[in-house]
Amino acid sequence: MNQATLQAVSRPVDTKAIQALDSAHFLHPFTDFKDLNSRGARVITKAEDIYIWDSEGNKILDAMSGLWCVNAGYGRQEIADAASRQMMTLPYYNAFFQTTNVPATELATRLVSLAPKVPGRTFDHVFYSSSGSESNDSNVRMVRRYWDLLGQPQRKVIIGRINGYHGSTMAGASLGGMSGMHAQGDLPIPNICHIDQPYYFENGLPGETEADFGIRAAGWLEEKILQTGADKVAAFIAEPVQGAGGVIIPPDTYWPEIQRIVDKYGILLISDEVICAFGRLGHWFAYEKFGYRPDLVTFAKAVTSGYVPLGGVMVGDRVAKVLIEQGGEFNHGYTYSGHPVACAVAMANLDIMERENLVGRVRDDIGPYLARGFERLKAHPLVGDAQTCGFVGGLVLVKNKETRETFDSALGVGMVCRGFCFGNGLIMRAVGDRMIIAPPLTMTHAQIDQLLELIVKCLDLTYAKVVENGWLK
Ligand code: PXG
Repeated sequence: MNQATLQAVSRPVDTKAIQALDSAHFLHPFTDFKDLNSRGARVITKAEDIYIWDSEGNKILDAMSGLWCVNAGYGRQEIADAASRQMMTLPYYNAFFQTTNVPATELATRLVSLAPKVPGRTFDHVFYSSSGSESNDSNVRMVRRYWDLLGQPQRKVIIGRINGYHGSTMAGASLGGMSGMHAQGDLPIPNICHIDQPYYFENGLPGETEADFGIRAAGWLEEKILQTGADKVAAFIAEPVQGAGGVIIPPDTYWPEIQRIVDKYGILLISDEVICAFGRLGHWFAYEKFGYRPDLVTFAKAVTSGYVPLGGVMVGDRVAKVLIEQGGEFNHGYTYSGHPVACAVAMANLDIMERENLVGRVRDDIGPYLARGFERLKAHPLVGDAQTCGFVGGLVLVKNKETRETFDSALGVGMVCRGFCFGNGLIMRAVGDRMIIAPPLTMTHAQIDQLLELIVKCLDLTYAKVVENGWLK
């Protein structure tokens, strides 16, 4: 961003005044309102490259890419220009009544061309929404419509996973397996059930190899299908790598076995790639990395690098053929399906990703570089395990490395570590005692070194606190 623009948008902020208005009027997502009001929100005022700044002038390395979305990094003038141009050409028009717009059509064509062709699966169609949650609602609608049209309306059950995350709408939260969300919303909605997650560190049996565990964990799907009645199961939905659940990377054996099972029973496979697509795992779409063949692929977030909201579903030919050839009107869609500005922004974002080879460099350069750094973190006395996949990483804080004994969750060791990160210029998230990162895909080696140094510093501070509090006893 040029200096004049930067100064124009980053005017001085009265932190206390904004915090007071924020407490008075803004109910934040996933937030204990009372608790936030008692301390006041940190006011984020500007961003550039991989850094954000708060209103007190603190510069922070954003190792979460906002919320898993700013893959191309902050401050991209050409994305802003694309939005501005499109707003002055056609800021909005709907796609409901037999009209379309150029960016939506061009983007659909481009996404289709980026979706890897795997034997038996092609993606020729895109259905648009404005978020990951809405996209998964669309998945539920499409899956049910598909089976209705095939004369199997009893196939209604969609199987998700415990600790999976698929959004926060009624259907999204139901597909996900977050018990806290279910408890507050009288969820899941009917005909959705869950199997356990493929988390080797926690659920692997003594002496069991990771490969064997992957097969066993996939087997839980077959058990659930048989328990439910194979003729009642419509689809299985899962994230390639669980993101919000704490960067849970499945064993290599897991996905091929899942594929074998869904094929055996003819059920649809939904790959929720809201976090994993667009280079995060070193591929445009993550199903290619793990070698499976989904029927539907959810996307959002990094399709625009988060600059404006956009989401959607890549609809594979198996489903698209039925919806198109036998469907009649599909009674589902959103005001903003195919929003021209969002789609123009996505096109500019994909231009950057292609020109700078962000996907390839995650796969061949910065992904392996980060992996080597995480390998070194395993030597830290607090770290029970540290793993990356492409450009996501997760490490587990443990009480005893040898026995893998974890801390009492009530101690909140992960939150202590997160606090030290915040205080030392680093955004790293805590999911329980799993510390996770998903940095922008633009990072240089020097920036990754800086990130790793900050992580070590914050782990050291956490360790000192843990010792001081006597939590290792
Ligand atoms: N699917 C997946 C896999 C996601 O990660 C959604 C769907 C929902 O997307 P929207 O755009 O409706 O938020 C997500 C979103 C976290 C966190 O705590 C993760 C998400 C959202 C909010 C918080 O890591 N992922």
